[in-house]
Amino acid sequence: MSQALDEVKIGGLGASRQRVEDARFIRGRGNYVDDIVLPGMLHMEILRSPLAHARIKSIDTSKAWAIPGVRLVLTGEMAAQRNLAWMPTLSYDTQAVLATDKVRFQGQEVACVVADDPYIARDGVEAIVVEYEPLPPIVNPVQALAPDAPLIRDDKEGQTDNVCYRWEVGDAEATERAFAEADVVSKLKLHYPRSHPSPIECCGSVADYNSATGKLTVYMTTQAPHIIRAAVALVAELPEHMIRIISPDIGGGFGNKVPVYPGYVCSILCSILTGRPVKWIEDKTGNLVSTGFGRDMYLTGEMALRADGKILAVRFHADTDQGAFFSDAQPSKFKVGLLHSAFACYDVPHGHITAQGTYTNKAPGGVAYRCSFRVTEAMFFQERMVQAAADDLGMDQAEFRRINLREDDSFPARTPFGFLVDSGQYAKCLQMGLDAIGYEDFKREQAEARKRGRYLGIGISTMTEPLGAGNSREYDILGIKMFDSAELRVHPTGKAILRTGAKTQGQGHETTWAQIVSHELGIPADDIVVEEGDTDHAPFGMGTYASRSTPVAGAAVSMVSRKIRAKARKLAAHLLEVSEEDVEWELGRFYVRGAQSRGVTIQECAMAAYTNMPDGMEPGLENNAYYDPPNLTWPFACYIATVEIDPETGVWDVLRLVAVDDCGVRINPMVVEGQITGGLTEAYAMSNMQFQTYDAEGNIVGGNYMDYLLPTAWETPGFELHEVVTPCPHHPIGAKGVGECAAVGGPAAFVNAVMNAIGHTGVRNIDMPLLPDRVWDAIRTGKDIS
Ligand code: MCN
Ligand code: CUM
Repeated sequence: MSQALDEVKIGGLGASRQRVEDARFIRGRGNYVDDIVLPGMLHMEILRSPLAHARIKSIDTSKAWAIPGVRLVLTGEMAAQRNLAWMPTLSYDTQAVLATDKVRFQGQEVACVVADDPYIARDGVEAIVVEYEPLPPIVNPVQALAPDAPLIRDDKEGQTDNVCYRWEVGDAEATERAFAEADVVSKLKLHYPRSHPSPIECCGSVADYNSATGKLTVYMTTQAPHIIRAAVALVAELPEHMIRIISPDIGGGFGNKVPVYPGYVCSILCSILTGRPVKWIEDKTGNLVSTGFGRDMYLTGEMALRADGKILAVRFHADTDQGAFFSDAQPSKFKVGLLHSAFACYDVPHGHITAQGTYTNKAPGGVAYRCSFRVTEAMFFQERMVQAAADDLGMDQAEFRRINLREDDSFPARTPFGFLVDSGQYAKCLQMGLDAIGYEDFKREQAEARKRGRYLGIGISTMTEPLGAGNSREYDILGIKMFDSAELRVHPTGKAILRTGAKTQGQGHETTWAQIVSHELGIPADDIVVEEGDTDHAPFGMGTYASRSTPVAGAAVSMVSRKIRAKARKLAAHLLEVSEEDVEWELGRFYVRGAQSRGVTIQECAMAAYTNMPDGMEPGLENNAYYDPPNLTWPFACYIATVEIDPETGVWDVLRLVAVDDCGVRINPMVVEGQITGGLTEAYAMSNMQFQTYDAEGNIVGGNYMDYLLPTAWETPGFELHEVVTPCPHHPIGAKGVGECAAVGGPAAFVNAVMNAIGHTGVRNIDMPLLPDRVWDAIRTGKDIS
């Protein structure tokens, strides 16, 4: 008779286990960087440039030095003496730590002041006098590429224009031939506006350089502590074993906490110079004006179509506005991230993409914000293009997708841009979404309503996205291969500690990783503590972004658990006095083949590992695993929105939003639903309220939460969630990433719905966000709004 445990009861795979981290978060007992207080700690504040582009003529710090309580005033010139005025970025560019020659965007770091408390430091910042000679600012790629444009990056040897990179992929000739055979060519041009991740907690660090031991400890808000340690080792020329990066609780990352920011570097340098711990905590405006933004991409493309609706080819060009420094993380080979994942869910035979990055006098960044390296722009353009193509053919948008989506038996399939898409049930997901929203009924209702002057619309977005970089053959950052790791120690009583190279920022790893161990070993999830983010403790890993944790670190958790199980099996054989081949496994327990009642639990094996191991066996029950996935994971999603527009005002309301997500096997369904709900909320925000603009002088509009809008529960519509499960063929437990799906695929559903509602006006595109005045203008003029 089986005595196997009930997996859901012990908190294993598929259990909607309550998030263990929330017990401290909701009680206000989290431990964030700003909670760290060290003896003798000083406080640092940053002086930021008021101008977007200007030469620095002089910096007078004498008044700041004179303020009682000011301990250090650091300028670029002083940093330069330590070779630290500039630092390398994660994308093989350089970035100013503190400006020496010019300022290149409004909000750029110019100097910093260290004082006994943050208020004195702020006074010190205000007492610094900088004389600037203004230069003409550049605020978009068109200006950047003008022949007479001033050179922004005159610091870079050999740089003669404002082009940051050029990139291309696909087969231009084959694509050209396909276009020559097309019955219809559909075109679209749009801008995905600049947005900002704006996590609740801003960036910050506490640097503590111990001059007696030579060891540098830095508490910081980073999604990737090991990459930071490598970067600090390179920049500060300190050996790695003398650097400890600790990423404590993080109040949201959303990509904002991937790059290396000047503030981190300054706090380290200030700690070295003062011999005391130095804390830097960014304020909201500092975060909004200077840290990694998302998007800011101009896309122009066309699709070659056969009259029956079959896509023959696509080609498009992207102009990206990178800001003053190319500073965010990209896999080294892919300058525009994974933009070329566009159209992966459709059977498109040929394609060609060109892209060009430009420097402008705006804050640096370019890929962050809940997106696997530019996948958001890719999927938005794809889905807007698909709708435009269906409209141009006079075909129903669902039918057009049905004709072109990859079929279940077509996997694995190679996209024209080189990706290998490995699994999915696209038609099923689409149909589930259409049924849930009541597609045909809605279309009838829409036609009826139109007669009475009401504007109803329905928009679909279907997409698969590549989540979980690596494999390491193709993906690396600064040459460091993109794998990940887990280390598991089972204590004598069968309780355990698990550490990984990922770093949770709210995703719930402390809850879900324990569930994977539970699934593999039958140890109750409550008996497993999960720890991430301390480079002195955690095994080397590449951190959490690109929804890579489940695909890579999560897989490593499975693999290390299996190594533990393999050793436990030997211990079981020893305890049961049978040979290993005669030992069978059921959840939580080994038993003798043919005599199921004769068994030992995993906990008994753990105890034996320390008290009663067989002769010749190494004591202990711990191990680690480094996992290099064979491919990315390919979750699929279908989002369908219905809206009603008020033609008098352009205000639009979401009637319903149906989401069907296939992220493979779900470790914790409740956590997954939380991820999708959060992503859809951000998608909704991007589509209708959220963007960062700059005026002609390069002044940022949106440096505060009066101008940069975040959605609250009040304006966010409800979402109806559904699921399909197609296990990932290569992941040890069949899971795919999910953290970004809804933010990536969601915006197009809302925008397509609004465009569908005003389809009769002839308007092809309104650029996001679809603010009421833009929608109203479009209805009134019948013209595209950019
Ligand atoms: N999960 C699951 N079953 C699956 C897939 C995932 O139960 N099949 C769970 C995972 O165990 C994890 C969560 O869902 O707890 C997200 O997993 P995954 O998709 O692997 O994504 P990551 O953990 O790598 O998180 C990164 C992703 C990104 S890149 C951004 S940006 C983002 C996002 O997560 N930032 C977030 N979601 C966020 N959620 C919060 N609360 N805060 C952020 O900063
Ligand atoms: Cu690019 S936002 Mo997330 O990958 O941290």
